[in-house]
Amino acid sequence: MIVVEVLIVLWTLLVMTAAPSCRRSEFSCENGRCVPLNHYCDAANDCGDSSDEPRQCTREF
Ligand SMILES: [Ca+2]
Repeated sequence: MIVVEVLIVLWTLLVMTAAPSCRRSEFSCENGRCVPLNHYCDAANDCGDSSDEPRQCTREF
């Protein structure tokens, strides 16, 4: 049944284009990635865009 295949493709597209939501235990990076909350402000760039390491995290200076 080609109708079923079309429906599957449409559903896949819908899932793929939907904004990925992080779990409650995860931090939402600005680039859409999710990292565990305990990786927030741990001085390591886990998101890849450093959005998990905002300036206010830095206590060194
Ligand atoms: Ca981090």
